[in-house]
Amino acid sequence: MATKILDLPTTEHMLPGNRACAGCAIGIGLRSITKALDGKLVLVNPASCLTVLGGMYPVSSMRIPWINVSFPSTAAAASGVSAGLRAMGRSDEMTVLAMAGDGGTSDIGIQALSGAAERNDDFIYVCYDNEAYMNTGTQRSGLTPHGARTTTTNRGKRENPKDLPRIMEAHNIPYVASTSAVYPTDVYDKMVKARGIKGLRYLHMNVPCPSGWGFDPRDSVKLGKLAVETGLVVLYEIEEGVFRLTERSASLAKSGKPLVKVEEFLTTQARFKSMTPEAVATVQAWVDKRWAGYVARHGAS
Ligand SMILES: Cc1ncc(C[n+]2csc(CCOP(=O)(O)OP(=O)(O)O)c2C)c(N)n1
Ligand code: SF4
Ligand SMILES: [Mg+2]
Repeated sequence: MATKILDLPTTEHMLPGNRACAGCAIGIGLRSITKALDGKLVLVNPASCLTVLGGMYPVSSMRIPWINVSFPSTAAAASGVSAGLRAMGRSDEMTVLAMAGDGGTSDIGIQALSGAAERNDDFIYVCYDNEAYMNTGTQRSGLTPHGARTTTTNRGKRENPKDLPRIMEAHNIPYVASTSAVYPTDVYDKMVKARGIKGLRYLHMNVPCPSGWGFDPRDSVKLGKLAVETGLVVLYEIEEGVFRLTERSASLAKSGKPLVKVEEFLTTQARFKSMTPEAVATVQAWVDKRWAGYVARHGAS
């Protein structure tokens, strides 16, 4: 049974005020995550916008233990923390949560993550995906979408993003999920489920970024939801190999109606301003094919 928004725990593990940009959706996602883990976690985090949100010593916006590690070593450090807790007989007291950006996960960091997944080490890994290296001023990553202009893709990125949840699924870990920070109950329910499973659990969380994507900070939730309506972001989970769509993506599939055209999403942001009609058609074809695959998998489960 899915949790309703009014049933989310009222205890806050984030303090009011942090150094992220206005409208940044990372905080919305982290708020749901920390509620789902009941504040009983140790967070392992490499350089990224999340580090800024956490605060610079001696200031912090969080009530949880937080370890800053080097860029490529997030999963390796989380494996170490998890092994340390096990050695002390304290594994049941708290969850080890590794949380890194799309750059720190899909490019730098994937080696340690793949190793930890192969060993099925006992921690949760959240990749929050703002679709570029934002903390250093918007450079392209392996998860930047086709057509997006960044400081290293002046005319728009030419490639489609990697399918990172699928790469993680190929490691045969017990739980893989895709969500969006602007669906707090979807994030919450997936984290609660992940918390109750042993081994490596992977959550991919889309995070609208007003500064890097080029939109008004007041529209973060609106655009995060529009991404789901178009199928550019899909909410699903894969539990022990069984796939199912969740929340809004599940109801979209059930309705059988066509998704909103990607153009409607692309025209809302400065990063897609110079996209040609051919590039828009490429993205639409990519989304259509992916969505058909998800709906077929959902129906088969
Ligand atoms: C080894 C190493 N290379 C580069 C950097 C510089 N750096 C710090 S944050 C960052 C961007 C991280 O991007 P991402 O992981 O997507 O997180 P975001 O900033 O977008 O939240 C970079 C390149 C670094 N700290 N260490
Ligand atoms: S650059 Fe984007 S992801 Fe980073 S703090 Fe600002 S809004 Fe958030
Ligand atoms: Mg990023």
